[in-house]
Amino acid sequence: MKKPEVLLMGRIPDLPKSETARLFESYTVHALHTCEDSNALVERIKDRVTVIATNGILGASAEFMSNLPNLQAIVSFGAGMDNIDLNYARKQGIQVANTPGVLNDDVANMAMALLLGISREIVEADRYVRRGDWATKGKMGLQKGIRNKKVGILGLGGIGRDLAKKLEAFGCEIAYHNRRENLEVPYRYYHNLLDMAKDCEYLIVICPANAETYKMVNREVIDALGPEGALINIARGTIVDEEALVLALQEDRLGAFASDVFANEPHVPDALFEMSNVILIPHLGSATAETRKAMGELMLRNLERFFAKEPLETPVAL
Ligand code: 8YV
Repeated sequence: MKKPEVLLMGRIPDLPKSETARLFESYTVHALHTCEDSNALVERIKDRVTVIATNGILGASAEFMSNLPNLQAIVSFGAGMDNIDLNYARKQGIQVANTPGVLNDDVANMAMALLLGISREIVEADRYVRRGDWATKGKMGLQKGIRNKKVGILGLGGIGRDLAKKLEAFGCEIAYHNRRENLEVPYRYYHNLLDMAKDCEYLIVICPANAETYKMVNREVIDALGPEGALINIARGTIVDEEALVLALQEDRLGAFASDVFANEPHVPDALFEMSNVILIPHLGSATAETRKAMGELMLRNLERFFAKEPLETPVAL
């Protein structure tokens, strides 16, 4: 029997080998990154393509989708949908599915690791020992605790709520800023991000990247956190104004910064490399074997359901 056809927007490096193999076994995959001429490929198969497989970074632009007259669904690996034109999909009645939920726990754990890492100066402490400073200079200075400290969460979605529960267990005082207040949670809501930043010692960014959140953590917000405050970003680099951030750190207007994500990955501003109050992680939020497998399986289930003409398991509300 002929296998159903899937258009793959490029290499999805985070899709585990076993799930990549299943994708290629179960479907005839037209991969844009392995063909010689992607325009010619699209031209040749455009009438047959009903579904695109992608991730948030590769995305699917309106311009690209408009070449595919029979496109019905986009199945994405990952929670973020930065480069998928959701507006266009909605207007054209194209369904979109991502892989939310299954990655919440590990991404929230990484946010906790960065929060504890920056407050207890774990990376700098490790360097201190390796440099031999312990033997020559004695013990390092005191660090900061997180109990009773006010932590502001920018974006109280699925990951944000899981993170809040973890922060509760650590005795933090939790506040959040979202477009809308969530009346089901006991945390203090700030309608205004700047007001929240003024009141918080730690600001954790875990909202989607879109036109609304682009450079939302700007100079004013960073200054409101101030020299005693720390910024943690586990969402997308584009939500923080990176230039303003570097300047604030250089001028000691921000206490510390820990980040899993950067505006122009894998490029990280050089100025950050020498700073001891900074932790830099190469986009590892969901990168455990268990979570990546669960994400891959969920993506494959969405594809199976699409071809079985069943409702997608994790459709995005458009
Ligand atoms: C992915 C992510 O590893 O889910 C997301 O939005 O950022 C990560 O979990 C990756 O970006 C998808 O390939």
